[in-house]
Amino acid sequence: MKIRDVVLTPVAFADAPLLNVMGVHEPFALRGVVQVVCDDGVGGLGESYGDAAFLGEVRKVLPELAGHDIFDLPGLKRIIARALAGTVLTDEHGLIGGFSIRKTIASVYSLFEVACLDAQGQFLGRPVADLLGGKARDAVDFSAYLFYKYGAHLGAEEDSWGEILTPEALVGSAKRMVDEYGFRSIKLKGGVFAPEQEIEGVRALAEAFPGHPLRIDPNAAWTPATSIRVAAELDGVLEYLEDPTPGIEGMAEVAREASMPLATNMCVVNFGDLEPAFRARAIGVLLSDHHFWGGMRDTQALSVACESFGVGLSMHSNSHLGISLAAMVHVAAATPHLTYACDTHWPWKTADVIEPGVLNFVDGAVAVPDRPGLGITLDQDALARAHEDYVRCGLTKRDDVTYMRKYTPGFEPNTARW
Ligand code: GKR
Ligand code: MG
Repeated sequence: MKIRDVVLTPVAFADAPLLNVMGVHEPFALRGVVQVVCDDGVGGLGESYGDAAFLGEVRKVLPELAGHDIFDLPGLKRIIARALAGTVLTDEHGLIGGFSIRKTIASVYSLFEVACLDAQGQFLGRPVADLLGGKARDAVDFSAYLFYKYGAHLGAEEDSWGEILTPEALVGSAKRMVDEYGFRSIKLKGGVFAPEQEIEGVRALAEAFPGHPLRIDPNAAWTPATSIRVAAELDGVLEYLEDPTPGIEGMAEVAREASMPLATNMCVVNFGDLEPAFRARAIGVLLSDHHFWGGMRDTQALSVACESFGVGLSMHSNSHLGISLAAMVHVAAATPHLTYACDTHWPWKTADVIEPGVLNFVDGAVAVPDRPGLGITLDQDALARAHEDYVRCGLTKRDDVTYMRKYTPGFEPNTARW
């Protein structure tokens, strides 16, 4: 089955003023959506980053794809590697670690791999999870992703979540998430306030939600010494401690003292990072992410490597829409070793580009769609609206730092600040 055409649509969707180590989320998050079009009504969808640099690389690939067989994924990777010609994509936020040619190819390839697997599934009449070897589970668990946040974007009205800056407000937002979605695991995005304040937040969550696995992720806001102290204070409270400090060496130093496993989506971000991280015993859990780990099949390969070295597997998320959620669900379902509840930013968005009704959270989990491919349908009107938002918002990259400086002049990212 040959590709006839590929359409790339940059989109934007309204996002909440969520706080993190780099600052605050802007009013819109950007994504790129691709539609792979084949003959006989067969087609596939992919979703990934929407910043101009990434889209620029994707555009280099588009003219090379007509006539390519959707079942030839090694050939797809060769086309992409050739078209990118050694470019290294960078981002300013650094929230998904360092940059390399390999990671750049992996990220661009992933977008098209997902779309080709969706198209393969449409063609064969089988869900993507089946093409990945079959479901190890019928539904995929996700965690509640809590953020400290401002009540409103600058000059805008307060959103329905309101301001979340205190332990009481954190617990309130967790209650809403748990009531609406049934999440068990709860993750707090930290790196916003001094560790003592964030420890207080975690303790309040532990008290309000006994038995719920808890995680905190300050995106490397702490020094190794601070991380060791926080780990001691939260002994017995955390399921895992995510990216307390920068780098494999720093993480290894903390891991030697901490009672709970350390997790990362920042210091181990491509296959070349595995050997030094495993050798140093820096992490106990790796957060996979098909968007930059080279797609769904490489995520499964990553899982085998982690399992072989006794490292658990979870899943990282960035602000995303339904096509990505569907891909996350299929790959997580088909990856037996991915036993930790996955991250998702899903509750923070208010619109999507797919028709509703397929990806529902029940008891914190999303059932694997049993329809062909990813099992979702693009809503062309919603896609057009999201594209209009993209044009209107004028954003071309994610820049939480500059936006934060509008709230707090002189703000500098909190990386290794405490
Ligand atoms: O959405 O602000 C955010 C997160 O901080 C995100 O960008 C991170 O990449 O969720 C991510 C993480 O676990 O580090
Ligand atoms: Mg993280």
